[in-house]
Amino acid sequence: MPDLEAYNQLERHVLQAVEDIQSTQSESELDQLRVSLLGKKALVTHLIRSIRHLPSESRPVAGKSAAAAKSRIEQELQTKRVDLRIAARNRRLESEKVDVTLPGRECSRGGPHPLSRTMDRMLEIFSGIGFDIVVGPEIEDDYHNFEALNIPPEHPARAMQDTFYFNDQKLLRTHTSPVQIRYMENNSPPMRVVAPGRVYRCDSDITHSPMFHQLEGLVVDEHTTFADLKGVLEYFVQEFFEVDLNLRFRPSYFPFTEPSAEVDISCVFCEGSGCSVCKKSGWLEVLGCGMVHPALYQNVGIDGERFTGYAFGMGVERFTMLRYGVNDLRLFFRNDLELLRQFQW
Ligand code: 2NL
Repeated sequence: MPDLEAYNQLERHVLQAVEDIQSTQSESELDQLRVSLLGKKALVTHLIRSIRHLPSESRPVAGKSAAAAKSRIEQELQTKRVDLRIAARNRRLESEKVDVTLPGRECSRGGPHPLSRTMDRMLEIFSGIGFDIVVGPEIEDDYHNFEALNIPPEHPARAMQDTFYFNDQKLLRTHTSPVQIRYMENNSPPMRVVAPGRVYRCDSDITHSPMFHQLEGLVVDEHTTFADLKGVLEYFVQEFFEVDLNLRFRPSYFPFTEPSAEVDISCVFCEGSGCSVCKKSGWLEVLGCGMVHPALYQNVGIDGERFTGYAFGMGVERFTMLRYGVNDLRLFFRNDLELLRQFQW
């Protein structure tokens, strides 16, 4: 049985308890301390339970001091618990701190590839003067890619080293002409179309890519002449480069046109005075053209006595290099961000 002295000593016990509570570092430590201070085996619990064994005149004083000790310890535990929670929360907030005044990360915008830009630009110009845009398959047959275009079996353009063949019949188109052949098979003059797209040739070096882009044009109507061809090409080249240019038509040969010509423009870099791009000639070759060969009308079922027409073909890569001053064809196919960033819109 505890004597009254134990109750008088409670004051010191409480002071020690307060000190212990103050020095705890975590809630789990505090929980342990709570068990030892207020649990079943705790001194305060024991003293409260023992009050009934004291002489009755001592009970009120002893009871009061035991209750006060218990309540003080509870109070301290509660206060400490709140302090620990606030401290933990502050630590978490500190570690998660975000400076909302920092500028945002730069979000770089994409833009169309330079080749797409050139193609769009070309199509816009031709659409503007009444040409329809037609497309067709990249996998073609020998007939539409060669035969119907009056390209004989021994022609060098058909050689294995130039054409990607799947088998005897199927190949990757080497130009977009077959699109226009199919268009002529299925439509009647008057017709004015341009055929843009990817084309393939088994050829790869500094100036040749196995896949490149072409735009071909075809006009068939009554009374269509070489003068119409010249007028349209002159207008197109002028619109495309937006500078005053001279055109030069040099006689040439294509199996699908007669007569045929290659077209030079005065050099867009030196304006004709001679530089490294035009190899001091003052001229740049940019496209091929001619009057549609009569044999083609036979092949597609158009009356070649009544109708005449012209056609032209140009390389999109070449026009892009000239307009934007890109000096290496291979840059277009490298997905090189250094290049592409210069074409953001
Ligand atoms: C060039 C030359 C050319 C054509 C393409 C063509 C198409 C049909 C009928 C007649 Cl369906 N001709 N296309 C004509 C002349 C030249 O391209 O140097 N291209 C890059």
